[in-house]
Amino acid sequence: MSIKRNTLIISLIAIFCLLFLKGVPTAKALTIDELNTRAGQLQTQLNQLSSQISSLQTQINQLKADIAKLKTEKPITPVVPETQYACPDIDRSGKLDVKDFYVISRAMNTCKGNSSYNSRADFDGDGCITDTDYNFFTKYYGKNDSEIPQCKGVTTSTLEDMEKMMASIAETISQITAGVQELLRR
Ligand SMILES: [Ca+2]
Repeated sequence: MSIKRNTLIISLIAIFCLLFLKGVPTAKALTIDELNTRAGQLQTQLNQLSSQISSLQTQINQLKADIAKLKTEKPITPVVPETQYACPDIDRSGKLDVKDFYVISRAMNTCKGNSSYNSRADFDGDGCITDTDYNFFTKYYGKNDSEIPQCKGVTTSTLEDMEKMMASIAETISQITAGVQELLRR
Protein backbone atom coordinates (compact mmCIF):
# COMPACT_ATOMS: atom_id res chain seq x y z
CA MET A 1 0.00 0.00 0.00
CA SER A 2 2.74 2.35 1.10
CA ILE A 3 4.91 1.54 -1.95
CA LYS A 4 1.99 2.13 -4.31
CA ARG A 5 1.30 5.43 -2.62
CA ASN A 6 4.92 6.53 -2.93
CA THR A 7 5.00 5.51 -6.56
CA LEU A 8 1.86 7.57 -7.18
CA ILE A 9 3.35 10.63 -5.48
CA ILE A 10 6.62 10.32 -7.47
CA SER A 11 4.64 9.89 -10.69
CA LEU A 12 2.61 13.01 -9.95
CA ILE A 13 5.76 14.99 -9.19
CA ALA A 14 7.31 13.74 -12.44
CA ILE A 15 4.22 14.82 -14.40
CA PHE A 16 4.25 18.26 -12.80
CA CYS A 17 7.94 18.61 -13.58
CA LEU A 18 7.38 17.68 -17.22
CA LEU A 19 4.46 20.11 -17.51
CA PHE A 20 6.50 22.84 -15.87
CA LEU A 21 9.51 22.31 -18.14
CA LYS A 22 7.31 22.29 -21.17
CA GLY A 23 5.88 25.63 -20.13
CA VAL A 24 9.32 27.29 -19.82
CA PRO A 25 10.26 28.88 -23.13
CA THR A 26 13.63 27.73 -24.31
CA ALA A 27 16.10 30.17 -25.83
CA LYS A 28 15.75 30.19 -29.52
CA ALA A 29 18.93 29.24 -31.25
CA LEU A 30 20.35 32.10 -33.37
CA THR A 31 21.24 31.62 -36.96
CA ILE A 32 24.77 32.25 -38.22
CA ASP A 33 23.61 35.43 -39.97
CA GLU A 34 22.00 36.78 -36.80
CA LEU A 35 25.13 35.97 -34.83
CA ASN A 36 27.23 37.77 -37.44
CA THR A 37 24.97 40.83 -37.30
CA ARG A 38 25.14 40.93 -33.51
CA ALA A 39 28.92 40.51 -33.57
CA GLY A 40 29.09 43.38 -36.07
CA GLN A 41 26.99 45.62 -33.82
CA LEU A 42 29.18 44.79 -30.82
CA GLN A 43 32.29 45.54 -32.88
CA THR A 44 30.84 48.94 -33.87
CA GLN A 45 30.04 49.77 -30.24
CA LEU A 46 33.52 48.66 -29.22
CA ASN A 47 35.06 50.89 -31.88
CA GLN A 48 32.97 53.86 -30.67
CA LEU A 49 34.04 53.22 -27.09
CA SER A 50 37.70 52.98 -28.15
CA SER A 51 37.35 56.26 -30.00
CA GLN A 52 35.77 57.94 -26.95
CA ILE A 53 38.45 56.56 -24.64
CA SER A 54 41.12 57.79 -27.02
CA SER A 55 39.50 61.25 -27.11
CA LEU A 56 39.29 61.35 -23.30
CA GLN A 57 42.92 60.27 -23.06
CA THR A 58 43.93 63.13 -25.37
CA GLN A 59 41.96 65.61 -23.25
CA ILE A 60 43.51 64.26 -20.04
CA ASN A 61 46.99 64.58 -21.54
CA GLN A 62 46.21 68.15 -22.64
CA LEU A 63 45.00 69.01 -19.13
CA LYS A 64 48.13 67.49 -17.61
CA ALA A 65 50.29 69.54 -19.99
CA ASP A 66 48.35 72.72 -19.16
CA ILE A 67 48.72 72.10 -15.41
CA ALA A 68 52.46 71.47 -15.78
CA LYS A 69 52.76 74.67 -17.84
CA LEU A 70 50.86 76.71 -15.23
CA LYS A 71 53.14 75.38 -12.51
CA THR A 72 56.30 76.48 -14.30
CA GLU A 73 55.09 79.74 -15.80
CA LYS A 74 54.87 83.06 -14.02
CA PRO A 75 51.36 84.04 -12.95
CA ILE A 76 49.46 85.35 -15.93
CA THR A 77 48.66 89.01 -15.58
CA PRO A 78 46.04 90.55 -17.82
CA VAL A 79 47.43 92.78 -20.55
CA VAL A 80 46.66 96.38 -19.70
CA PRO A 81 45.81 98.63 -22.66
CA GLU A 82 48.29 101.47 -23.16
CA THR A 83 45.58 104.03 -22.44
CA GLN A 84 45.61 102.78 -18.85
CA TYR A 85 49.40 103.02 -18.40
CA ALA A 86 50.73 105.30 -15.67
CA CYS A 87 52.18 108.69 -16.50
CA PRO A 88 55.80 108.16 -17.65
CA ASP A 89 56.95 111.43 -16.07
CA ILE A 90 58.43 109.55 -13.14
CA ASP A 91 59.59 112.55 -11.08
CA ARG A 92 56.49 114.59 -12.04
CA SER A 93 58.66 117.48 -13.21
CA GLY A 94 56.27 118.27 -16.05
CA LYS A 95 58.53 116.89 -18.77
CA LEU A 96 59.97 113.51 -19.74
CA ASP A 97 63.67 114.23 -19.46
CA VAL A 98 67.03 112.72 -18.64
CA LYS A 99 66.19 112.44 -14.93
CA ASP A 100 63.27 110.12 -15.72
CA PHE A 101 65.49 108.23 -18.14
CA TYR A 102 68.03 107.74 -15.37
CA VAL A 103 65.37 106.31 -13.05
CA ILE A 104 63.97 103.83 -15.58
CA SER A 105 67.46 102.80 -16.74
CA ARG A 106 68.39 101.88 -13.20
CA ALA A 107 65.21 99.90 -12.70
CA MET A 108 65.24 98.02 -16.03
CA ASN A 109 64.71 94.25 -15.85
CA THR A 110 63.71 94.26 -12.19
CA CYS A 111 60.53 93.04 -10.57
CA LYS A 112 58.63 93.66 -7.35
CA GLY A 113 60.74 92.48 -4.45
CA ASN A 114 64.00 93.52 -6.13
CA SER A 115 65.66 96.48 -4.36
CA SER A 116 66.15 98.31 -7.68
CA TYR A 117 62.48 97.94 -8.67
CA ASN A 118 60.65 101.27 -8.88
CA SER A 119 56.87 101.07 -9.12
CA ARG A 120 56.74 104.52 -10.75
CA ALA A 121 58.65 103.15 -13.75
CA ASP A 122 56.30 100.15 -14.02
CA PHE A 123 53.89 101.96 -16.31
CA ASP A 124 51.80 98.92 -17.28
CA GLY A 125 51.72 97.75 -13.67
CA ASP A 126 52.64 94.13 -14.41
CA GLY A 127 55.09 94.04 -11.51
CA CYS A 128 58.25 94.27 -13.62
CA ILE A 129 60.15 96.97 -15.50
CA THR A 130 60.39 95.51 -18.99
CA ASP A 131 60.85 96.54 -22.61
CA THR A 132 57.11 97.30 -22.66
CA ASP A 133 57.62 100.05 -20.08
CA TYR A 134 60.82 101.24 -21.75
CA ASN A 135 59.25 101.42 -25.23
CA PHE A 136 56.31 103.36 -23.83
CA PHE A 137 58.76 105.74 -22.15
CA THR A 138 60.85 106.35 -25.30
CA LYS A 139 57.65 107.00 -27.27
CA TYR A 140 57.12 110.20 -25.27
CA TYR A 141 60.70 111.07 -24.36
CA GLY A 142 61.35 114.85 -24.51
CA LYS A 143 57.65 115.71 -24.39
CA ASN A 144 55.81 117.78 -21.82
CA ASP A 145 53.19 116.15 -19.62
CA SER A 146 50.49 118.15 -21.41
CA GLU A 147 51.33 116.23 -24.62
CA ILE A 148 51.11 112.84 -22.92
CA PRO A 149 47.51 111.52 -22.53
CA GLN A 150 48.45 109.33 -19.54
CA CYS A 151 49.76 112.39 -17.65
CA LYS A 152 46.54 114.37 -17.92
CA GLY A 153 45.19 115.09 -14.45
CA VAL A 154 48.42 113.93 -12.85
CA THR A 155 49.66 116.64 -10.53
CA THR A 156 53.21 117.73 -11.12
CA SER A 157 55.52 118.48 -8.24
CA THR A 158 54.17 121.27 -6.10
CA LEU A 159 56.06 123.67 -3.87
CA GLU A 160 54.93 121.47 -0.98
CA ASP A 161 56.58 118.43 -2.59
CA MET A 162 59.77 120.47 -3.07
CA GLU A 163 59.71 121.51 0.58
CA LYS A 164 59.26 117.88 1.67
CA MET A 165 62.14 116.81 -0.55
CA MET A 166 64.38 119.57 0.83
CA ALA A 167 63.43 118.60 4.38
CA SER A 168 64.28 114.97 3.62
CA ILE A 169 67.66 115.96 2.16
CA ALA A 170 68.38 118.21 5.16
CA GLU A 171 67.56 115.33 7.51
CA THR A 172 69.86 112.96 5.63
CA ILE A 173 72.69 115.55 5.73
CA SER A 174 72.25 116.02 9.48
CA GLN A 175 72.33 112.23 10.00
CA ILE A 176 75.54 111.97 7.97
CA THR A 177 77.06 114.91 9.90
CA ALA A 178 76.13 113.25 13.21
CA GLY A 179 77.70 109.99 12.00
CA VAL A 180 80.94 111.76 11.01
CA GLN A 181 81.10 113.60 14.36
CA GLU A 182 80.56 110.29 16.17
CA LEU A 183 83.49 108.77 14.21
CA LEU A 184 85.74 111.78 15.00
CA ARG A 185 85.03 111.43 18.73
CA ARG A 186 86.42 107.89 18.82
CA1 LIG B 1 55.89 96.82 -16.44
